[in-house]
Amino acid sequence: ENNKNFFAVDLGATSGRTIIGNIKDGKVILEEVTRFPNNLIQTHGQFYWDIYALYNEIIRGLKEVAKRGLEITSIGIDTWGVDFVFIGEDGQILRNPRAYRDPHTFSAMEDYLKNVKSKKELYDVTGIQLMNFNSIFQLYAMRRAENSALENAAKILFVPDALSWMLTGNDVCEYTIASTAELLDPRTGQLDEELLATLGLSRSKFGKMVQPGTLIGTLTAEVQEMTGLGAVPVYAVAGHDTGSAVAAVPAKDEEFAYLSSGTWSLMGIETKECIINDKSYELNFTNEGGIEGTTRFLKNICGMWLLERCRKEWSDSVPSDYPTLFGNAMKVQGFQSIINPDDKMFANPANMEEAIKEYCRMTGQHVPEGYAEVIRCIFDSLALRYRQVFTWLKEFASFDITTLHIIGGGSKNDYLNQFTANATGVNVLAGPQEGTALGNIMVQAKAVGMVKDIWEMRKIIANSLELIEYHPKDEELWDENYNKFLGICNKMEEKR
Ligand code: LRH
Repeated sequence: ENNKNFFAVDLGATSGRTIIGNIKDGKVILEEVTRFPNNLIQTHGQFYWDIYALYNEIIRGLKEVAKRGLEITSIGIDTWGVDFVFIGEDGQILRNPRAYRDPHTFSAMEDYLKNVKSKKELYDVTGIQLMNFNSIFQLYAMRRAENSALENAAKILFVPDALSWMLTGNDVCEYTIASTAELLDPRTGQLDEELLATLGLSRSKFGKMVQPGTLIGTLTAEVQEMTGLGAVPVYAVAGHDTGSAVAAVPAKDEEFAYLSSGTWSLMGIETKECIINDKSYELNFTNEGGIEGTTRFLKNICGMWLLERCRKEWSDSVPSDYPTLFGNAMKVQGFQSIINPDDKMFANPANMEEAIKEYCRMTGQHVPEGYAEVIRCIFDSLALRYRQVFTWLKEFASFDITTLHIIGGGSKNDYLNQFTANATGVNVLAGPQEGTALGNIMVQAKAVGMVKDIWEMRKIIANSLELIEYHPKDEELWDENYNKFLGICNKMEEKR
């Protein structure tokens, strides 16, 4: 009774993993079962994910668990946000899902805002930051293109819900992932019929709205047979990976900010109510759904994406281990080249290193040469952007932010953690790296009655690991370069 194994599926935009979480004596221990890449697929000018490959990876993870003779209490799936799968009348998937990096949404967003709803109207309903790839604009782009999968869709399921449906046969619309669509009204907790109508859709196209912790179903006979497992229950967790990550912030009280650091860096606070006003609109902050009715008031910042893309391009021509890469980046002079990591030039360029160089050329700065200078430019710039967002965040928080918790894979980046403390002037606590998987597991543990609430989850997580603390340093240097950063951002805007 006092010892249970939970199976978490955690899928990011660049890689995925299956993990076993074991909670015992007030501590949680994770064991990675499988890890695999998640690749963008480009064909005929469009970008897709391979939902079948991801499903197969889940099956592989489950088989591995069965092979080890481990009993699992339940399964939960979280993924990156906004993307979705169409299911046809015949109960089969209609085409692989479109990937949010597909540029088709850029013009769709403009078109929608000009011809359908104004920016402000949309924000007033949803409280969601305007980003071209939000599901609403993807669906609009598809409508405009007379996308035959959309036209024939009997159901639309967000990616984590689609995978749970493949495992159980039951379709739901989980609240936290649905909130990323920019179609949900956080005050009602439901998809907004009027917004859906602007896409020619109705509520019935989506599954039943459920909160994290709801039972979706049990493994189908087919999956049981394939994996060798029994009728294991699948629970809705915070299906949005960032929602799972925020649930796992090992905070002691409510006076914290978080930075969930992975392909994206999501910086924000947790609030009881949504914050939808002129200022949050101007600064484009989002109100995503969290667990236990909380709001994730945050902003997307381009995170490790820049580095991940550069590394792909460099492949074998640079050292393969992070310590060497980062160590060498720290040897070059700082702040020689500063970019705005969130400039649209970096959204999905043909060549990331070249895009970074181009930005520096356009703003009359030193053009980084070699991987060490490029990485240094990325780290300096990310920390400066973090400072900008943190400065805004402080204006919204109804409390003094005493700690910035950095969680997720990016939290093992010692240099960037220190830079972040320096830039923001606040104490940073780093860890856990596997925040998303921990949040996923804890919601399952709550669903089966093993933990009481979000604060107990956080206590167990804090108990289970060693957090690393960083104190701000070099204040003047960072002040000076922050001003430089602001100047460069302005210069770029003026050029456009
Ligand atoms: C991070 C994330 C983020 C979304 C983006 C699409 O993985 O879920 O919260 O905005 O992917």
